[in-house]
Amino acid sequence: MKDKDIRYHSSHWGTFSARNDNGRLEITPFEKDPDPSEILANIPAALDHPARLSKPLIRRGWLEDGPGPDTRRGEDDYIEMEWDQALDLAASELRRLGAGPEQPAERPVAGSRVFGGSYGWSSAGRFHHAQSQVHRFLNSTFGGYVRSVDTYSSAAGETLLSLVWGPAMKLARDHPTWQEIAEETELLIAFGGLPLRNLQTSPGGISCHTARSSLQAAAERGCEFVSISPLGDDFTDLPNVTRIAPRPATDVALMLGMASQLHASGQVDHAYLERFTTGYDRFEAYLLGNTDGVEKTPEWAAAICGVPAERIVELAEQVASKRTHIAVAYSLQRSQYGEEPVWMALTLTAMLGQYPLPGAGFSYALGSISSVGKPPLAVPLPTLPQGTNRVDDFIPVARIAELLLHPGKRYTYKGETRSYADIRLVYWAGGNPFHHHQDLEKLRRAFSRPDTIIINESVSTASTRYADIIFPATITAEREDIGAGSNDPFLVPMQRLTEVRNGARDDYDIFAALAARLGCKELFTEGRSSRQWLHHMYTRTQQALSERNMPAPDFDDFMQGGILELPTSSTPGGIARFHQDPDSNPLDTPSGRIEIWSDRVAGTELPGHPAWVEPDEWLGGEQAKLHRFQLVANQPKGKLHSQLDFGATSMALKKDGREIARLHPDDARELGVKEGDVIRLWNGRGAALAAVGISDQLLPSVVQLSTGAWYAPKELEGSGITCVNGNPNILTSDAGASDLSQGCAGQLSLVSVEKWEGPVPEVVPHAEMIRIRRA
Ligand SMILES: Nc1nc2c(c(=O)[nH]1)N[C@H]1C(S)=C(S)[C@@H](COP(=O)(O)OP(=O)(O)OC[C@H]3O[C@@H](n4cnc5c(=O)[nH]c(N)nc54)[C@H](O)[C@@H]3O)O[C@H]1N2
Ligand SMILES: Nc1nc2c(c(=O)[nH]1)N[C@H]1C(S)=C(S)[C@@H](COP(=O)(O)OP(=O)(O)OC[C@H]3O[C@@H](n4cnc5c(=O)[nH]c(N)nc54)[C@H](O)[C@@H]3O)O[C@H]1N2
Ligand SMILES: [Mo]
Repeated sequence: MKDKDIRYHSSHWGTFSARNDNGRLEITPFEKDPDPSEILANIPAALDHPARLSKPLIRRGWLEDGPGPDTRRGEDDYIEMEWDQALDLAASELRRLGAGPEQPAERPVAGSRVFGGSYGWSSAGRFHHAQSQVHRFLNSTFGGYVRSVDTYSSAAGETLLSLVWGPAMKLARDHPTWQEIAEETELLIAFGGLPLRNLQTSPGGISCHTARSSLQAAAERGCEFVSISPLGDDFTDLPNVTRIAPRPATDVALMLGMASQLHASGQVDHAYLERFTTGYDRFEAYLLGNTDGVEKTPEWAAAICGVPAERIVELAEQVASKRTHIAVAYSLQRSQYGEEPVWMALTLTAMLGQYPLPGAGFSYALGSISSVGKPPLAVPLPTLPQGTNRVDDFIPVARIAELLLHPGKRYTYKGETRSYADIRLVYWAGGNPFHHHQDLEKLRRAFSRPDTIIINESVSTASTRYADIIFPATITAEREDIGAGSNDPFLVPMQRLTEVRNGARDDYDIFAALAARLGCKELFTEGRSSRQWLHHMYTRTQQALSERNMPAPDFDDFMQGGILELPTSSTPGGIARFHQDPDSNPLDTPSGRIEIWSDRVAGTELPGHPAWVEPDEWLGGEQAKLHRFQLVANQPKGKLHSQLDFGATSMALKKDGREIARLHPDDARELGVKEGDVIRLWNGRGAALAAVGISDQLLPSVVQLSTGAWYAPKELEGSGITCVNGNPNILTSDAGASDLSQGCAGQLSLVSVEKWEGPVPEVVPHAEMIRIRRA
């Protein structure tokens, strides 16, 4: 490759072109992107950062003593090995566990003892998407694997909405679009705010960041905004923004108070409820206190959420008098009983009766992720077929620690009783469980249980430290691919930006080499090279484009050329058609209507209608007497999750390499800490150190520590197991949101905070997460 060539590329936080200046990448955002992401500046560091993995690594205890449960995972050192030798070792272990071409015709296949759920965002790029690759590999070699369902992002909300509204992710297309918001909405009330920080990213890629300009256009037209969040800066600065900060986890009470006011002032749209919903009467009985003796008045709500009753009344009057869009962020449901605020927001929308109007209505995740609020594409995107998984078994994604710790244990999911499989092999590619999971000390115990854990990774993340075999994977800059994201109207030829710097290999090549050793190469590769796969995958999009008489270059021209525009669809979605004629176009719910009462939900630990269900860890509860701060573990501003935590944008937001936790000035004063001091956050699950940031944007008694610092647990005197880098997941609870969804509830926990006195332990640098003994 010639230096100084301009190449195109894609990431989950933006499309860009790059110039390779003698091994240094100069990145320029896509010229059509009006508001490029600062996270792009993290990328150049990835090329030759010392945390990059170069040779396969084998954990010493596994090598010396063979496979089996082992509590040394996390503490052991690693031995570098040549590729062939490491692949041989891994293949013989996979064979021992039953991999091979002859899977039994009758179930169970060998894969029923393999966890291949392998959750994680991987990288942009439709072919080298690591999670798709590992799934295809396990289907080809083990006949399948125990998979995971739902996402860390949205399980509670998605599960609930699937019962009372319809398939949530599909209905995303029916959300009022950003364009409608810019043109029609009079009042946008955003539960969880609408942080532009989060709208930097979108799974698979995002070519144009348009949220800021849409909000500005709406504001210029006179649209008003209400941001409801414990953090004032969860909404960008615009002239007409009101900020309301309820106690975390109490939004349902606030919404019930508003609903009560709508009822009392005769502003409930009974005609809408009659035609489009079922079960309102049962909810109303609860609202009025007929079922439990407690009327959910604004005063009742104020006592729970901390927002004055007059303010709640005012808000109710405001939503009733304007064309209102109610947006709920994912964050509200990533919490115990997180189903409730989502259901209640939908119910409030229905009570207002404006749902059919352009710019009004309900949206889920508009402020969370950039693929929402955009029209869907009219052509299919290239996809890698994953093969057939002949194992029926799955876990709700956030039950990974329970699965590994408790084979055979019973649990409920969507009203059904299930039990955990007995897992002997875990294969992870493209995810970072020791970033994303809750209660990381419990996860550490869980990871001691399988016989063997294999991880493909580009960098030595905390998760690699719990693996027995680590295969070093390339980064996207080192390979070619096709970039495309959901609802993103551009197809990006991801051109190779640099040579592979070290010994890393593409996930595809790693899996192909293992499949060959297992006698399954043809099944896995279908005889195609990476480039041939890309060509194959591109064909279906190309054909769809040419059928619409759109530019549809040949594969080689596409890969060498520029970014290709894709058509979007203007066909009305399911919600719009439902509102046109609910009898002919029912929703995909048991009643065909929006369900304000659901028999399916009533069969779980949750009530059959939206309700205030007191969580264990909130500021008004018993446990707050023990741990008086509410930890908000939200998404990081300077990176995507834990990815490229060592990059320039991410590092600039730390203090001496340590993550910053923000406190309200009153709390800082009371704790006797100033900006830059180190604090210890702790509860019964563990402790973390963080640097102090002080901000009046926080509600008092809230401490905000975003996710993403690489987990570095150390036994510290007087503190116990403590993450010195500031990963909040040592503090969060592994309990599912409810027995309906079993979703991730990592957003909110109770913690104590104190000044760290005495010598401050050094952070663990990214390159020192694992100890490698070089041959
Ligand atoms: N407390 C708390 N916890 C949370 C959340 C929260 O709000 N609070 N949020 C949750 C949410 S919504 C999510 S989505 C998860 C995110 O959790 P993850 O998706 O697991 O986080 P990432 O850091 O994106 O991990 C992706 C990993 O893939 C690796 N990778 C990238 N490209 C490649 C490749 O080509 N090949 C291979 N083999 N590996 C590659 C990266 O180096 C990185 O380590 O976290 C969840 N955890
Ligand atoms: N820069 C960046 N952007 C990202 C990501 C990233 O890692 N980095 N991750 C992406 C992913 S995978 C996902 S799933 C989305 C997640 O999207 P969200 O879940 O919506 O994002 P969070 O930042 O976790 O939370 C948003 C805000 O909700 C507020 N909040 C927390 N609890 C409550 C509550 O009980 N009530 C109210 N009213 N507000 C509350 C917090 O102040 C928080 O800042 O973000 C995406 N965007
Ligand atoms: Mo997510």
